[in-house]
Amino acid sequence: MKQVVISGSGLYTPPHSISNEALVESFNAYVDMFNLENAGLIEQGHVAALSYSSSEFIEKASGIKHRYVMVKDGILDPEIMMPLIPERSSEELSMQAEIGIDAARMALENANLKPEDIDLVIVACAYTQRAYPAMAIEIQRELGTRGYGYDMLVACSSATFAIVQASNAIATGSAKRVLVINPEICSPQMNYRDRDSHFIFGDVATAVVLEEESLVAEGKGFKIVSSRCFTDFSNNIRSNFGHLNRCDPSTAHQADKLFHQQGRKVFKELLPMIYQHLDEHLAAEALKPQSFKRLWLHQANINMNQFVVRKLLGDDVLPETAPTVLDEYANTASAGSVIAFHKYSADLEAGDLGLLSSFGAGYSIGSVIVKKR
Ligand code: CO8
Repeated sequence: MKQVVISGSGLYTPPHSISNEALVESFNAYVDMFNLENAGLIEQGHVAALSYSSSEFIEKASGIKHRYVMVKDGILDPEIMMPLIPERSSEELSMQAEIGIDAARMALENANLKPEDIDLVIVACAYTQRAYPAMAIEIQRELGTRGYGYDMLVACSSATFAIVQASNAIATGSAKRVLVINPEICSPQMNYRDRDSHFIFGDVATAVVLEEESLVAEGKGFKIVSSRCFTDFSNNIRSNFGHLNRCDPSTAHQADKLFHQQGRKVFKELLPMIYQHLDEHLAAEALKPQSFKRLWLHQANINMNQFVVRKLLGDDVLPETAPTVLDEYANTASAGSVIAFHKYSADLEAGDLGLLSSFGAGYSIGSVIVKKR
């Protein structure tokens, strides 16, 4: 089996920015509009009045202060409440390929590689904007990589699961150099009219390059020590969006076709699974949590991450041990832990251990232990 190194990473940040305050102002304008339109029914008890959202709640409950989006037009308009994204023709580059390529170019530059050095592209994210041809194959053509490419969807764990797939492909010889790309365009799947979730997601793209260790200069990158994936079915984070929707026009546009969750239940059910998963992974490698210099955790909820960090390392942990990016980027599905890795890995020294871990819909949990070379 070949050894595998993560030799570069890249990040694309969308051009538009939305603060909690702007989002809440628009949501509350929608609430006023809804309650006025339905005043009679509300008074008769047939319809429940909607309640205001609040920036203070959002920041306290989630740690999110802000998010980036690809297209802002429409999102804050209480009559529209979704990004108005003009459709591109089949001859134009898809938006998801475009942002994936941007992150991929940065990752290639960091790895000192050219596109033709890559022989596998994996696009891994919560949604692809179409089923086929694969986004990865469009990116392969546009970038000029060789070999093959495919897409895979495992919601928030897509990035870590894809790193595992890439690592397996290199270890077993079906590829030598792999680009894993996470173009997460979450904003079109947000229900901006749902108080419980209107603040959760933002858009972003990340990428990492993985290579067979013998091809990477000494002292460069992070060697993959070991990795693990876990899944356990749950309906508590769900979107029913899919290619069957149009076959029942009476339900095609209902709210269940957007992201929805039982956030409290997710919190309660996922945490013990994460603890157990990480305990077992570390035990299998005879490692103690204290052996890790850095934890690049999934960025869904600050409180959830603090529970994970406290369980692993106790109360006295410096914030830089498990850096947060969700205050600026919000939840970006699978890309969150990779943003943290990209921004907060340059200071690690040879021999330092790091843990990249995701957790989310499915349920799914992924963990990748790396060592700085
Ligand atoms: N403003 C003011 N008050 C509010 C708001 C709001 N916006 N929303 C809810 N409240 C109120 C509630 O009504 C409730 O009031 P009361 O106590 O009177 O009933 C109170 O605040 C508390 O509500 P919650 O119990 O719901 O609040 P929580 O503390 O649980 O926080 C969270 C809500 C932030 C959603 C939290 O539960 C959470 O983050 N849980 C973890 C969820 C998680 O990690 N999910 C992972 C999802 S990501 C994933 O898997 C990828 C999916 C694919 C990508 C999708 C892209 C679109």
